[in-house]
Amino acid sequence: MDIATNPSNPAGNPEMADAAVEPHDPATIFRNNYTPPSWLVPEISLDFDLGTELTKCVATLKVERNPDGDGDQTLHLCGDNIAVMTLKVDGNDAEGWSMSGSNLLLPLPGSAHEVTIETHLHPATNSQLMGLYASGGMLCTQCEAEGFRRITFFPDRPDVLSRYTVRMEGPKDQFPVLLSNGNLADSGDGADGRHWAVWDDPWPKPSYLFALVAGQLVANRDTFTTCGGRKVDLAVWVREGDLERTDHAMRSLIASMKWDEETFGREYDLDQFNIVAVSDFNMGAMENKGLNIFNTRYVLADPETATDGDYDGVEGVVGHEYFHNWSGNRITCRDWFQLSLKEGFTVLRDQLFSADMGSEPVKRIEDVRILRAAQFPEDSGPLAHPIRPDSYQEISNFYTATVYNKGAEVIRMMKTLAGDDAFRKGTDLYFDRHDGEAATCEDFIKSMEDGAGLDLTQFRRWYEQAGTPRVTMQSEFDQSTGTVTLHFTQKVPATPGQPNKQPVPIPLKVALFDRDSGTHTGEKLLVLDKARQDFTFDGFAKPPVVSVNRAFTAPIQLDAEAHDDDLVFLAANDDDAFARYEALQQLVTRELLGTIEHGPDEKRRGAIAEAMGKVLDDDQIDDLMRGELMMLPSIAFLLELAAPANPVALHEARERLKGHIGTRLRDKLIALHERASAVPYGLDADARGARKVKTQALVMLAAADQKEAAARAAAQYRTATNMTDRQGAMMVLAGIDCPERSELVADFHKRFEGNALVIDKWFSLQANALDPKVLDTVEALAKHPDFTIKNPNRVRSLYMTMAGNAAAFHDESGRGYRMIADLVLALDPINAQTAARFIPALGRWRKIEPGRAALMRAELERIAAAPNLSKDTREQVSKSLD
Ligand code: 0A1
Ligand code: ZN
Repeated sequence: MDIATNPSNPAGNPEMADAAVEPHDPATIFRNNYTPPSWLVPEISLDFDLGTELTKCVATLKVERNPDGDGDQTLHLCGDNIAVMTLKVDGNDAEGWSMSGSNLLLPLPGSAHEVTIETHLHPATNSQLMGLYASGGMLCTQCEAEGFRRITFFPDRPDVLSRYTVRMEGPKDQFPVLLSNGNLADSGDGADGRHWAVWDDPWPKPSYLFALVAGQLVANRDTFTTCGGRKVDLAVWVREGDLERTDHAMRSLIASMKWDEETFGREYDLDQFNIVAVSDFNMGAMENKGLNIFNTRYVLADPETATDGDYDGVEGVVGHEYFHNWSGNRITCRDWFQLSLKEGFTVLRDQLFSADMGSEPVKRIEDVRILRAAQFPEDSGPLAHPIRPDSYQEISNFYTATVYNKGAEVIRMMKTLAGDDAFRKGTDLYFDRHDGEAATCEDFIKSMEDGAGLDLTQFRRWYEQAGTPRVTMQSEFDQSTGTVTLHFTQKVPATPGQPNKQPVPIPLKVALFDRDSGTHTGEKLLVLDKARQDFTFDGFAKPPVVSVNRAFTAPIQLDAEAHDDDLVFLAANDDDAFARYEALQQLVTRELLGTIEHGPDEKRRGAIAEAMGKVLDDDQIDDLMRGELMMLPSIAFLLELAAPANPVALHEARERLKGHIGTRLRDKLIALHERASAVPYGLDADARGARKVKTQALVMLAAADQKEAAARAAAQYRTATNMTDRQGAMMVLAGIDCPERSELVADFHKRFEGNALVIDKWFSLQANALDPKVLDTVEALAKHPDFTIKNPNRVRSLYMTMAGNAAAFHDESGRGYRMIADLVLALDPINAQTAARFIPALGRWRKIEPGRAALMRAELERIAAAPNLSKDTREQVSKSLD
């Protein structure tokens, strides 16, 4: 799982240059060049002699020539930053082998052999956090996508599936817990305080799903009995002091197991399921078979230290990784171009799960907000790629919002087109047909066609073409016939390498409202599959109000010609919660884009304040939804529509509009804050909703009356019984220059000192502040003793937050850009994957007005000129400059 927008020296011989550093232009790999492997590895046994400084690994591979391969007699084994210590074939010293770069070439005479390789690993100095590494004294692995080759030489590609047996041995006091994939087969004590364990995974898997953990861990244990009667031992492993914060993760795991049985008919298939939390992790979590490894951030939660958003994050990510057991592990990917096969589908599955666990419409709005803020900018920028990319240099760069979130939207469209029951038939067929295989996106589409009864011929373009389709809609009313015609156009914009695009099928749910009664005649599903298309409806005495793309059935940018009054109408009357939200967002967007062009429109501002007032008053909507409706569109989304623009002007316009609403609705906001503050803490929807609107009320008030907001925020902070209220209050206070600010910032640190996840929040809260001095603060925080460039969560909490703070990052001086570029240069040799994730922020220069764009480009050029850039960063920078 990617980290929602989510930290020296090599892993191998410390003297060797890290293989992430490529002196030459990295090679491009093309999807169309796929060939089956020449050799298969049906079985592998791994024997680890564990140590933090030195771990010895002996791998024994049963290799067989692939009857479907090209007959190459040489076994090609990938390696990365490791060296061969010994190499044997069928028990004898190997002959004739050679190295090609970091890969091992071993000519083999027959069609089946046993190859034994010893490698030496250095976990303590592996700062890339790929392969085997040390985190807080424990050992753990990360192998997706290409980390296994940092452990041993292997055909490290997802279409080589093997049965794994893993033996590990080490000092018992240092590594009392020894875990790997599958089921524990045997364990025992050895001499000199050592002990060992053997793990056996009966399910053949690709190397990227291998995992090992060794360390001082304690477990929250439970059991789950599957629908088929298998009793599964569950454990969530954490460091000792963290045990009390694991209940929510365990509850989420059990709920996921049950939900996948009920919703997709998927049953768990081992006797054990282990989750381990580690604090140094590049991404959100990893679905290794039977041994999921998680960033602590998605495991640990209690009311005092985790917000409601964090609770949702834990539930969603635990679900996501668990669901991969079928969509990813039982059926894996043939090659990395098929990544969306497992990720898009699994994101959809986790979205549906979270919607079922909480509020469906609120979850839909949250998912669309993420899509618009993270994926739309990617799809219209230099790094745009189809959900099934055609080429890559470094696969780590393709764990993107496009592959994950747009991938989920594409499968969601199939569900909309098929209907729920037929969709389930399609997924059942897919799981049946491809169980145990390394499959392709095409296999999924075909199963959907055959199982759900869809014709997806044209739909396949969603897999081929990058770019967010632009759709326009105009409605025309004919009084004489009582008909309404909706005129649509669609255009998929050009993206790098794809100048010409074809229309895609776009499922749109629409409803036509009668203005007087506020009702409609029933929702219809239209499918737009041509560049221009008209749909006519009859039986209208007056022009109706058109509600279109209800529930956001298609991931498009819609430009629907609608009068402000129609949007106000829909914001008040639409019975589709998403459409209601959308109408208000559109009205606000129109106003903000208008403001930066020609100043505010008083009438529209009045209409927005009035509509927002209705949102505050309406007792038909619950507070969770009210909180959503109170949030204004993000700067990232607005920039998509305004480009090229001055982001600071956009930000200021947004603040001024918030101020206008806040002034007009002051009394209502104060009343809402009072009401919500009286609701006691609970994890139920009402209590969570109360906390959400409480902070949203303060946010709006802060733009109108800083003194009142500061007093209320300080009181909210001081009386908070939970992190949601405390963080909300602190977020507001961080943007107000008042005496309480420094006092409470200091209090926050003192209160939570030593709790890494909360100290991450302390960094982010300050980097996110609406404060003119925020860049000084960030610079000072980078020198704070709690800051470390080696921990990805900490790096992201300070710098990714700043890069998302429009007023700070886009400071006219270019200082924000410079700070991000300095970070990339410092981080790249330490953790290339994390460094490369900062490039897209600078790569968006085409969306920004020319003065700032030139400064952004200059920073990209400075990065590009650095010697020895990693393949990860090199690919992103060069594409961003093209
Ligand atoms: N497959 C994981 C995401 C993931 C990818 C790469 C990683 O390497 C650092 C880690 C995790 C998921 O989708 O959950
Ligand atoms: Zn995933």
